[in-house]
Amino acid sequence: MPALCPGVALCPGVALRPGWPARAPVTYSRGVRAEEPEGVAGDLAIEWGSDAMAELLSRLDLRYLALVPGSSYRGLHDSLVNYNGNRDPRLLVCLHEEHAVAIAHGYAKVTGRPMAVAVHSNVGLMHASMAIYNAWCDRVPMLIIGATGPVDAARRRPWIDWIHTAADQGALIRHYVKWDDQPASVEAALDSLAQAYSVTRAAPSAPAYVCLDVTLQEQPLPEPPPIPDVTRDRSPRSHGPDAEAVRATLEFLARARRPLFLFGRASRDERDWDRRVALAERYGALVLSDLKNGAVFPTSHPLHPNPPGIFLPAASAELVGAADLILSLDWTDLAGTISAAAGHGHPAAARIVSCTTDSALHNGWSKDAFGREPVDLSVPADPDPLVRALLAAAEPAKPAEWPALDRAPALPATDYGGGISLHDLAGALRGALTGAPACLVRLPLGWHGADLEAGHPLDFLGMDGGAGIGSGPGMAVGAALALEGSGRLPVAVLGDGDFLMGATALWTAAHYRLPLLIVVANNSSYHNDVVHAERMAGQRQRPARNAWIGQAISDPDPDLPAFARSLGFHAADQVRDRSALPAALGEAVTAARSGHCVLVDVRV
Ligand SMILES: Cc1ncc(C[n+]2csc(CCOP(=O)(O)OP(=O)(O)O)c2C)c(N)n1
Ligand SMILES: [Mg+2]
Repeated sequence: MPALCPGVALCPGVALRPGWPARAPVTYSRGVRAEEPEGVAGDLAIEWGSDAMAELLSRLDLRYLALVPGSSYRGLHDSLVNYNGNRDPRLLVCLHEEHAVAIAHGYAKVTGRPMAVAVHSNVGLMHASMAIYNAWCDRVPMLIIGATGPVDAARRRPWIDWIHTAADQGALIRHYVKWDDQPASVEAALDSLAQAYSVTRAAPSAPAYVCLDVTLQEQPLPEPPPIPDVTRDRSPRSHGPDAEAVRATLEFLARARRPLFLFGRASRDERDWDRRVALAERYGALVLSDLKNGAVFPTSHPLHPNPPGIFLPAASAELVGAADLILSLDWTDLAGTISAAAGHGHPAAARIVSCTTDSALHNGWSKDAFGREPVDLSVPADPDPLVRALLAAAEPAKPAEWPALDRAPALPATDYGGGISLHDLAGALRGALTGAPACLVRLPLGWHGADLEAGHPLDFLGMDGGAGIGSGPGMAVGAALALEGSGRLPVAVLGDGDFLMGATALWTAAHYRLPLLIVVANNSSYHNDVVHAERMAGQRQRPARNAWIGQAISDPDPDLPAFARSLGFHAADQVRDRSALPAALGEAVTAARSGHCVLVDVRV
C-alpha cells in the first residue's frame, strides 16, 4: 500500500472527507475494446496533485486520451488509471506522438469535439509538433496535455530531469496553438485544464496546450483542492451574425443576378447541409467546394457544376470571373482563389461578402491567414449560423441569371494496359462501397475532384490542414474511433509516402479493434515531388528523366501488406492488375464492414 498522506483516506470504500464533492458518475464510452484496470474500486479520495487533475479531466466531456507515455506525467498516468479507472477519458496507446495528435485530429473532424492527448516533456512535444500544426491549420479542437521535469531545479533527478525540462515548453508550439499555460500550483493547474478545454472548443477552434510540472502531479495533497465547476463555461461554441450583417447580406443577395457561394469550412451536421442546399436553391446560386475541406454540398447537385479541387480548377475560375456576387463562407484562402481566377484570365468583378471568424486566430508566424481579402461586406460569424439566419429571413425564391451550364464532363477512361490509374481505383472503390455508408477520411494528392461523390457531410473529411505528410494513417485511426459503431465505414486512400511515414499508427486501430479500411495508392514514390522535379528540369532544359533520383521509394520496395499484417491488419498481396481490383476491394470492404482492420496495397 502506498504511503498515506496525512488525513486523507486511501483505501477503496473508505468514506470520503466530509464536504468533499461526490464524483460525477462515469461510464465507459461505448464500443472500443476496454482495458480495465484491476483492483480499482469505488470512490478513492484525492490524495495527489495528479488525482485532482484526473478528477477534473473526468468532469470534462472527454472520452479518450491518446498518449505515448513518459515519466514526466507518470503521476497523471497513475491517476488516470488507478484513480479514474481508465474511463472518460480512456487511454489509447500510440506508437508516436505525431499519431496521438493526428488521432485526435481525425476524431475532431468527424465529431467537432476535442479529444485529449498527452505528450512527454520536451521530446514528446517535439515529435507531436507537425501534427499540432496540421490541427491548427485545420481549425480543430483538442486538449494537449504536456509535462515538464521539475521547474524547481532542486528537485531534479540527475541528467534526465535536466534534459527533459524547459523554461518555456509552450514556446515550441505557441505559434500554432490557440492558448497555452504552465500552471505553478495544483489549484492553478485545475483552472488551467478547464480553461484549455473551454478555449479549444470555442469558435474558431484550434488546439490548446497545458504543461503540467511533474512536481505538481506528484505533490501529496493534505487537503483536496476545490474542483472548478466546469459546467459554468462562458466560451461561445459558435458565433451567429448580428441583425445588421444579415440585413446587409440579404440586400446583396437581392441585388445579385449571378451569385456564387464558396462553401469552405463547415459543420458535419446534416441539417446544416440541408440548409446550405436550401439557401443556394432559393437564390439559384452556383456553389464551389474545395477538396481541402470536408464535404459541404452534394457534388451531384445541378448548382454544384464543377468538381472540387485543391487548387482552383479552370472551370471554377470562370465562375469566379462571371459572378456578380461572391458569398465566401469560411473559404480557405479567398485572396488566393481570387488571384488564381485572375491568373486563369477571369478576374473577379463581383461584390464580395466574406463570413468568417478566422481572423481571431491569425498571428503572423505562419501565413495560414493567407492574403488580404478584397471584401465589400465582412460578416464576423460562423458560416452555418449565417446560412440559418439568411434562410430564416424567408425571402421569396429569386431565380438567378446564370446561363445554362454544362456539367464538367466525366473523366476520360485511362488505359495503362492492365495497370491501374487513380481514376480506375476511384471507380472500383465506389463500386465496392455501394450499398452502405462510408466515410472517405483521406484522398491522395493526385485524386481528381471528379472522382469524389459526396451526398452527406460525412462522405468526405477533407485534408489535414497543414499539408504535413505522415498525417494520413493517424487521422484515419482517429476518424475510425469517432465512427466506431455508427454503421459508416471509415476508408482512407493514402499515398505510399504518407502511409509509410505514419504507418505505425495502424497498430492503435488494430489494438482497440476499430474497423478501418486503408487503401494505399502505391506509386513507389514521393510522386508529387517527381512532378515538381520534372517541371524544374523542363524550365531549365535539363533531363527530366532524372526526376526520380532522391524521390523513389523502391529497391527494395517496402512490403506494405507484410508491414500492415505485422501491425494487426488483414492484408492480401499487392494488387497490380486492373481486372483484379474490384474483387480485392470488394473482399476488403466486406471484411472491414464485419469489424476488421484491413489494408489493400494497390500499385498505381
Ligand atoms: C512532412 C512533409 N514532408 C514533405 C512534404 C513534401 N511533400 C508533399 S507531397 C509529398 C509526396 C507524398 O508522397 P505520397 O504520399 O506517396 O503521394 P504521391 O505524391 O506519391 O501521390 C511530399 C514529400 C510534406 N508535405 N510534408
Ligand atoms: Mg507515392
